[in-house]
Amino acid sequence: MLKVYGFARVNRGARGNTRDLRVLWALEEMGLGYEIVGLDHPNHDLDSAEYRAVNPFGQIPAIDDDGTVVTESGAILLYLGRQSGKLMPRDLAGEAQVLRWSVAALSTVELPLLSHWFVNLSGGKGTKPSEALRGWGAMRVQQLDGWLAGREFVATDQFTVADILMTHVLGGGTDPGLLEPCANVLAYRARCLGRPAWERAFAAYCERVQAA
Ligand SMILES: N[C@@H](CCC(=O)N[C@@H](CS)C(=O)NCC(=O)O)C(=O)O
Repeated sequence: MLKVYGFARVNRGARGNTRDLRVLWALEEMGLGYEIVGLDHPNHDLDSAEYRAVNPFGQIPAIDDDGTVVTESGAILLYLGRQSGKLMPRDLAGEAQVLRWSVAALSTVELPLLSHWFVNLSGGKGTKPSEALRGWGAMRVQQLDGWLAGREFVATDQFTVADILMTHVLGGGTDPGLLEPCANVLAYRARCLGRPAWERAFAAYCERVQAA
């Protein structure tokens, strides 16, 4: 049985935004069975030697598929897509678009948004670096908004793993003010979050994961 390493307890601010949700959402969409190995972050479960052998960075999520260990949410979703044949086109050209937009989500878009969030969280709100990061993030979100004009999904005309990654990157700690002027991005995000598989995955997570 596929094992998913996810949070069992995490601090209140992070609960509901953690990256194990990317994997849980994908598994719901794909209809694959799995068992959760729940880790307690404040209790330092991620620092144990046992978990560091799974993920040397001591981060969630990770999977163990009958001995195939994969970490990094993007790598996990691409692996599950290839393995199940779901949320991933079978032709090389279609797959290239999913790879392209998965990498774009996790590098081109997530990097400035996450950096902005982190600088603000660390007390840098209102400083020059924060403003510079905000401008960088706003530029990427506006560019994405242009790409999404007239498109239902980001990589192909079907929902793929790239949409899970992009939607999740646009959520959580992202400054809502960055998304506000971008009607296509907002509609895209709402369309993806309206999917029943996301609602099921999120409801099960909220029931299971405790706030510290
Ligand atoms: N690049 C990684 C980032 C994973 C990540 O940042 N995980 C966070 C939870 S969302 C975590 O485990 N944080 C705990 C820590 O770093 O101590 C991925 O996409 O999987």
